[in-house]
Amino acid sequence: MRILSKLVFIAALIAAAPVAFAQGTGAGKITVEQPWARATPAGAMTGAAYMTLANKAKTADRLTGASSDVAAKVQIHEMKVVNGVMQMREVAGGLAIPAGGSVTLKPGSYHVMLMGLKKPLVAGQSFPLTLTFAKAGTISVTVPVQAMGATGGGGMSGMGGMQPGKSGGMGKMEMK
Ligand SMILES: [Cu+2]
Repeated sequence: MRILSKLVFIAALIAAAPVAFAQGTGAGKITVEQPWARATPAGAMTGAAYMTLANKAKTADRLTGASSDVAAKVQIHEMKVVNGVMQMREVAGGLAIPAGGSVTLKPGSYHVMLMGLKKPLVAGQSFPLTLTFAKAGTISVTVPVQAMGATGGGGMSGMGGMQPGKSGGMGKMEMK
């Protein structure tokens, strides 16, 4: 009788497993909250996506990469003012997300950089984005596009002006 009830328990676990992992291998450990992107002007080659990444695991994790149908290449970037010049560069080794903590990607700071846009990001539409984490695996989310002036509840405006020569009052920007 004891053996039988153990078997039933194991069978129940196996049956439940596909449901628990249905949203990507990282679902449950990392949550992607309020993803959004800013609409891009016609002809823009780059865009950016923002979100809050919360880590519910007991160990730190890293966002190491991303991919999307809408862009040829996707990188994890940070923006920093270096010697009075706004620079953005790829986050070396991935973006750390502390155990039990969260990191917010927002304009003027960390962002998911969409490079080689295949078409403009239009307000009201959305696109798929798959995030890859060092430990949690992959998580796919749908990113809604907000109007061009949107700031997503804080931070600097002006991320839309990333093309060289169109800095829109943000000063000179370099890409490394
Ligand atoms: Cu960038």
